[in-house]
Amino acid sequence: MSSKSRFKGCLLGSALGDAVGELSFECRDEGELKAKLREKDRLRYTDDTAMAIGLAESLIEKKGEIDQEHIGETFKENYKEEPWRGYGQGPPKIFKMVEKGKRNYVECAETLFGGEGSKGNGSAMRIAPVGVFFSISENVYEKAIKTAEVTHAHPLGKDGAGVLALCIGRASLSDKISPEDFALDMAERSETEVFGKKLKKVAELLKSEVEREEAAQELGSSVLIEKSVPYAIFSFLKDPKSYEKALMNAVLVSGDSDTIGAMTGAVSGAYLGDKALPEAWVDKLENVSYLKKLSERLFELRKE
Ligand code: F2R
Ligand code: MG
Ligand code: MG
Repeated sequence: MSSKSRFKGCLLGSALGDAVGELSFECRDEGELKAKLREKDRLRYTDDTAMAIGLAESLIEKKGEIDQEHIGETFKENYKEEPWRGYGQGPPKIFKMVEKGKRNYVECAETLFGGEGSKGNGSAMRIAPVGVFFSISENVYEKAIKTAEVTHAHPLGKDGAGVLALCIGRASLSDKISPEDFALDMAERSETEVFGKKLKKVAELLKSEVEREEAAQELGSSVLIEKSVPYAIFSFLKDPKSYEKALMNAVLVSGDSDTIGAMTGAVSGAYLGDKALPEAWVDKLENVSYLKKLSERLFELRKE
């Protein structure tokens, strides 16, 4: 599998996971969702992909450097163009504070939620370009944390982004993975007790071969980062050889489906490459040519 295909698989896989997850709302089963997918002419993504695009654009403009102010400004400008993408409450608050001109992005993010910072899953939902671009570097985790800090100051908001970037990086470099070992390794690499425990639980659930509903109950599938990243990792590891099956695990449980779809799609796409994504769905994905262009430019930039 070529690295180029994995870059494309990761970015398109995440956007498609977001769009399919958004569509899955109120679908009771796979048949109903697939029928809906056939009916639709366009698959529309949400804030998850809008912000992943912002991260990719900033990385490209800054030639692979993480510049927190530039990332924040790129997020803000993209938000102003498309405020209707379904953003969480935190990022627009930060954009407003920065516009008033008093502080920088990281400082504004530190004031949210009574000063503890956001532990929403927004820092991880957008991490696809960072995970795949820095996959070969030793410090993919630290790079992800720097991007998280622009909007998510809570320790869990940072750790969740770091862990998911590590998963994407590892998946994009692997030809064969052992699901339980993968989860246990991520547990070791996480820097909070909460994520350490949750990722060990992922390994246990995989070993006991539970159904997805039970896993989602145990791990959580909500807008909070520690209740979505672990289930996204489980969704991938339950069916690592099939993008479609992994995505169905992600989006057919109730909860934050667009976001868990985006996260699962990023890891699965990075592992299997773009050819593993269902062609009929990719053809309907909104803005797909631009997403392909971004993945190609990131791939070229990493070779430089
Ligand atoms: N938020 C949505 N969808 C519902 C809103 C739709 C929208 N109004 C519309 O229809 O147009 N989706 C998107 O939000 C999630 C990502 O959120 P993000 O970027 O992390 O935002 P935020 O506000 O920082 O965190 C989200 C919520 O998490 C809870 N939370 C965060 N930190 C907390 C803390 N320290 N203590 C307690 N709760 C905390 C809050 O409820 C936040 O609102 C994705 O699902 C994306 O798709
Ligand atoms: Mg969303
Ligand atoms: Mg969401």
